[in-house]
Amino acid sequence: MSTEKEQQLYQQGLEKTRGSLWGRIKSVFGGKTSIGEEEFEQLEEIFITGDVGMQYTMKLVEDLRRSVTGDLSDIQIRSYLRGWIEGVVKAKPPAMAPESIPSPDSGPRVTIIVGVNGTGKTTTVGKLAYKYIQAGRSTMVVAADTYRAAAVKQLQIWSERSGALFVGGQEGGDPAAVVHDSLTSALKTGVSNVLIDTAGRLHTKEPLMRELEKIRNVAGKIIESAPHEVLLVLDATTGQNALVQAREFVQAAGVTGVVITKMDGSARGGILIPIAGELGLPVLYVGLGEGLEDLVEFDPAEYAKGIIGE
Ligand SMILES: Nc1nc2c(ncn2[C@@H]2O[C@H](COP(=O)(O)OP(=O)(O)O)[C@@H](O)[C@H]2O)c(=O)[nH]1
Ligand SMILES: [Mg+2]
Repeated sequence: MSTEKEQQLYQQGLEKTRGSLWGRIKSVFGGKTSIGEEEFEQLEEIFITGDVGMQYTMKLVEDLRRSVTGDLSDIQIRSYLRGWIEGVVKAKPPAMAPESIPSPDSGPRVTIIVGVNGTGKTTTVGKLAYKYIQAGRSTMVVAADTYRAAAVKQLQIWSERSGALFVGGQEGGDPAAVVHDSLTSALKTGVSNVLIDTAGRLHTKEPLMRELEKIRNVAGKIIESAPHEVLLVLDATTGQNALVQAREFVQAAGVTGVVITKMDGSARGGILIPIAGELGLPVLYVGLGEGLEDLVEFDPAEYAKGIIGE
């Protein structure tokens, strides 16, 4: 269940998507008492251009055809769409908020954050660290993005904001060595969660994907069960591209959960539907702004309300 504040974030953050989706859907039905082929075609176009994707758009329109016969009021259609969307994006079995998952008996719970450049990985690590600390868990953030000094500095600033311990490598250093040192120190200090920020990489670039494998292996050497989680960060503003990245990363990087950022920045929030529906992986959080508190646990009902309206 989302708090009132989170509900507000969903409503505000998804305003652009809602304007585009519901705004246009409404105009298709406006003042009509029955609905025919022409309207269904218009709806198809709205969902496809709204990033819902071909597969789910076809399914949605087919289901609508069967279900919406009598009353065409806004209220009825909205409530149908909300229920449909909620059903598609719900994780089965329900996802558990990572910050409420206990750490293993010995050592911290280790999470690696992956994704392409600029999707919001570092920002998400900072916001996540804050969430964990709010939940009473001591947290260390690790800058394993050693390609740019600025990336290390950026995470350090987030660690100060969130109150997390910080470990960063030297520019040009070996990311796996940073992970090695940080986990060794995390074991000593008894910190309960470690979040590892990695460099942006394309799933098509072999050496970088191998580097990720090395990071995973090193983590597993120091803490046997690590990594406990690999979170893939996807940028909603990239639309269908995010879906392509998701498919590839899930295959190549052992992803266990997804975070979708910048839902507030565009009208492309519909992209969450095929991502959640197709991957069979839980969407754990959504980014609804740039601030420390703008990462919220994914709530299917609030999401559906956010993009369709009440
Ligand atoms: N509006 C908005 N901006 C975001 C969100 N998450 C990240 N950003 C911005 O996206 C940009 C890239 O983020 P960064 O964390 O550096 O991406 P990285 O390259 O994957 O580490 C920054 O300007 C962030 O402030 C979000 O949920 N909403
Ligand atoms: Mg980064």
